[in-house]
Amino acid sequence: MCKASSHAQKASSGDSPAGIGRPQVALDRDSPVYQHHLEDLMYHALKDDKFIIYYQPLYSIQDNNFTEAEALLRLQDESGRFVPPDEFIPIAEKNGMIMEISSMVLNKVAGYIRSMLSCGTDIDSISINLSAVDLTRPDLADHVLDIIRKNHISPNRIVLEITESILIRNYRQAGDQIREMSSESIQFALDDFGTGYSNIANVIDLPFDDVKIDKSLIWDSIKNRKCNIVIRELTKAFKDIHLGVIAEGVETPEHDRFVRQCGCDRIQGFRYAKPMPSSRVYDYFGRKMA
Ligand code: G
Ligand code: MN
Repeated sequence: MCKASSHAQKASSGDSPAGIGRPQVALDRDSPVYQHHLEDLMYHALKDDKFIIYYQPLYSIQDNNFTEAEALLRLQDESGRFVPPDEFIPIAEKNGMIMEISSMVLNKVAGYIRSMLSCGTDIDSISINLSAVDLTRPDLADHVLDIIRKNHISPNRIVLEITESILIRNYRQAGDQIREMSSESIQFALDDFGTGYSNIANVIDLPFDDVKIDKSLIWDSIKNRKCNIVIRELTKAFKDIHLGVIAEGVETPEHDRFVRQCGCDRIQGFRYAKPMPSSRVYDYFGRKMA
């Protein structure tokens, strides 16, 4: 059922209810007991459909509007605490569960896009974070396209985010997969740009649609003149080769001014919208900033 778009929610009230943090009882996150606990939690979350997907709307400077969102996976433990993804994703990558998790996310996101379009919501696309392990799956392109078709959306509604570290770990295989899916109109974004020491020639060589500049670089650019210059020039260079540039981590008016001066196309940051449950995202699409 379509949710009536009532008054827009305030961006600042959108973060996780239980908060993301460490368990109250100090538990060593590397201990086998804790790892086993998370494995168990993920197993049940998959089986009982308990994984939650939050969405963080992205603001388009050109359109003066929210046009996209990034899907962010959330896992709650028995006490309602949100387990940080950097704790459970590496375990899922190790035990192979990540492939099933990624399929589940893709399915839910594709269904969500379908329902938004059916309601007449003005949305361009939603992005999903892929894992290095997903890209080792030989049938990945067919699998992704199959899910997209089953949900009756066009492939360019889905953006797959690939981090620099994935490219470093397995450039050839990841590159082949990206090329194959891109030829079917699935979009690709290079995530966390500036954190993974990637070979820039490789990045240029692959059919990315967007580059997401990591939040640490946006924050450093405000404090550090050299970083400021490099990010300005890099943004200009990316735009010259027709890549879209997304600024992550925009929290303050200073960040905002900087990324607009740089010519970034879109903004992902708490100043505009925090990650929020799917029921609240409807209010953001088509909404102008004051
Ligand atoms: O690695 P990736 O870029 O996919 O991660 C996105 C993460 O960045 C999400 O967990 C999201 O909550 C976080 N994020 C997005 N915008 C901001 C921001 O403005 N400030 C901070 N601190 N985190 C942000
Ligand atoms: Mn991402």
